[in-house]
Amino acid sequence: MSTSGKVIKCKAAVAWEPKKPFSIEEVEVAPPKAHEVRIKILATGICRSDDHVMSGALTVPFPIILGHEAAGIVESVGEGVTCVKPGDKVIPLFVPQCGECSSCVSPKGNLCTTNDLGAVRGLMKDGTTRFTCKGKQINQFISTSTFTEYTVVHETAVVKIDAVAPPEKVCLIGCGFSTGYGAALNTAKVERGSTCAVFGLGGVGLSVVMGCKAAGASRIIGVDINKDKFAKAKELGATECVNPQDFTKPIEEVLRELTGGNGVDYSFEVIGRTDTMTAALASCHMNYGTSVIVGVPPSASQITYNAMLLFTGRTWKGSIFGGWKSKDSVPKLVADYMGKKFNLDALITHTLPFDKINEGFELLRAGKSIRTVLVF
Ligand code: PAD
Ligand code: ZN
Ligand code: ZN
Repeated sequence: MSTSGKVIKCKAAVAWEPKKPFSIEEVEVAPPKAHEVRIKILATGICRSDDHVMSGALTVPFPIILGHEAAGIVESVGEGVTCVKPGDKVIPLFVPQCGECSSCVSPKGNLCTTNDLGAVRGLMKDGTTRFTCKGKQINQFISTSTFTEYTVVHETAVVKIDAVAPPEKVCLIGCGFSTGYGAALNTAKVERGSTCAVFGLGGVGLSVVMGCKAAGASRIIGVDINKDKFAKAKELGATECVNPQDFTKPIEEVLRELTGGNGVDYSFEVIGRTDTMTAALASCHMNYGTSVIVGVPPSASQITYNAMLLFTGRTWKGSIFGGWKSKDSVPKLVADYMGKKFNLDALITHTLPFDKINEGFELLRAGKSIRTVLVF
């Protein structure tokens, strides 16, 4: 029996409030309105950005259904949708691509102005949500919400991918992999022979390492306070790894010493802390170094830094979703994965049934996982 046009009752992990476990609830998912798409989620990864919400670092309106790194199948579409049809395999896009705003029309941009990042509203474009639980409206997360069997997204926040792509792997192209890989290739534009430092060797940081390697960097220095992350970083391309806790001097001094006094050509902060953002800036070449912020800073945080660090010539940039224009790039990245141009498997340390979502978050918090993929 077709579910098209009807409310679907299904399972979702509702975050009622921060610092509490997710509760698996039965939710009602309304049919897609005009220019919206309802998706059956097949697999969804756990990203630190979801945990930033649960820890309280990232402010969002609760209750909410989190999750933004997924792959699924279109269940039904609203009026006027032509980009996908029921049965298509798709990836939801936490950075939409409307194709019309200043960022979308500029070759320099990828952060579509219709995004719901930053000051998260948690609503669809019309100011409502498609989720209800126990009679309460449940908010949506950064244009996606994937910790649920079914979700509804705007047509600008979903793209069709290769029908045979394995959802439990390519879901990582929806966030972690593309974010890190693109930060190296698109945002920093790492050059052959250059020296890079990657602060934070989680799923996103390791993807930066992979991007630096693909760009031909000759030295890739991994920086992490959890030495258990070093073996995988080296497997994926890091030439050496350092633990800031092994030194009494600041890590920027350690990195300068490792690079003949000048600093690295490119540094990346892939943790989400303001102190490591300034340390990464201070670690790049004093004149022509570029430092890229990939980690999500806590909401409304401020940075104080020595202005001399920029005055002398360094470049400080941010990178969201690796600088990729999402609709244009995600299908190509999936094709590249299918063509074995990069490896996602090494990033996936755990695959769990959806009901074990809280266990997946505990693994991340304990530093024991890279990516956990939840399957339905
Ligand atoms: P993760 O938690 O798997 O990895 C972070 C790593 O940093 C871990 O290995 C930690 O041990 C390490 N770490 C923690 N504190 C320190 C420290 N003081 N010094 C050195 N290392 C430390 O997270 P992730 O890889 O899923 O995400 C990394 C960040 O990227 C996080 O802030 C997330 O919110 C952000 C992100 N940004 C985007 C984007 O579009 N810019 C997309 C996805 C994720
Ligand atoms: Zn993410
Ligand atoms: Zn746009």
